[in-house]
Amino acid sequence: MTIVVKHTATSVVTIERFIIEEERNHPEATGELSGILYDLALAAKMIANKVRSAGLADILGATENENVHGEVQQRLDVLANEIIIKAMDHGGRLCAMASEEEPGIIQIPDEFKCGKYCLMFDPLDGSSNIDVNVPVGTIFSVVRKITRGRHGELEDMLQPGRRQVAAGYVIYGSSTMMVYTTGQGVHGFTLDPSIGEFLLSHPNLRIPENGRYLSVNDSYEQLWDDSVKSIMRKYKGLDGDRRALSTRYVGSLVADFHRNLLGGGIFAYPSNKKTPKGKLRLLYEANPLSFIVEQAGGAASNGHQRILDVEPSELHQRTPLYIGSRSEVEIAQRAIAGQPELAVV
Ligand code: P6P
Repeated sequence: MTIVVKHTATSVVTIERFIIEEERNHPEATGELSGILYDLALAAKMIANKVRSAGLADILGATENENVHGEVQQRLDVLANEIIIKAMDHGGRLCAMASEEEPGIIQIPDEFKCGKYCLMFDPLDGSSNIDVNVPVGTIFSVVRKITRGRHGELEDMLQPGRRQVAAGYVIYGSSTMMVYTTGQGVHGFTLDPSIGEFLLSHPNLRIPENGRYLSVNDSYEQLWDDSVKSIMRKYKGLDGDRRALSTRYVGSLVADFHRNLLGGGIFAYPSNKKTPKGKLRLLYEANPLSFIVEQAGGAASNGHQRILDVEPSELHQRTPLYIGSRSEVEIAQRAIAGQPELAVV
């Protein structure tokens, strides 16, 4: 009897091997960006381990502390933040970091070499969902240092999203996945816990143009302005001129974004009377996810312009966000800013 072993094209490609092979496409590459991605994958495995066992070890629940935004820090937030900082601060590839959980930029300790990249991250987004077992995620963005001198400065972080050199997220869900781009398409890796490796499972991800999902928190409807209300009516097919999108919303950005990346549609967190500048952060939430969605053939806007063209002015700056299939995002941009097309550089 002949046993046929079928190796799918993606079954044995680890993230490490994929990163090395991608690096070979860039003869000028020094390997520093690859090193950052390796270290982030390691940090993701460590965080996944903590998230998986959170219900067992007594680390669920909130601390007595608040973060820079006045949000009560969940214990896993604090742990994930520390894991990433400790995994990234000594590799010699970064000149500074910034985290949602830290008020200012995080300098590289003097005993370690500084590199040419800056890392911005949300260590555990959606953490208020941890205790109820809803998927949470880590989001990261990498830019090149543009200031002189050894250490990174705030100016290095305040670059428009189109200057990112890498961006990605990790979703701690029914499985743990790391999805990233370096501008060469979007690739997803699923953690095989039995061997502790991220394996290539979703090469060259593309967002479906004819999307299925609308992800928005309807409870703010009374706080939206009329243009936002008209957009949501259209997405729900209430004007009779298009099919209705299915509403799916778990209130965890990475989980909502990931579903829409695979299934197509739109995630919207509009500005409202309570959050006139939007709720989501530009530098380490909207920018990285916008880089990913554009690399996957989608679009992202604040309602007036392409997210990746927004010029940041503050580290924890917030933004309205419409992100997903290009045609759906253009509906929002047309209704709010009267601009039918989304400029893409
Ligand atoms: P709301 C979680 O707190 C978060 O920052 C994102 O993960 C999520 O998309 C959003 O806030 C949910 O906000 O106002 O709908 O609860």
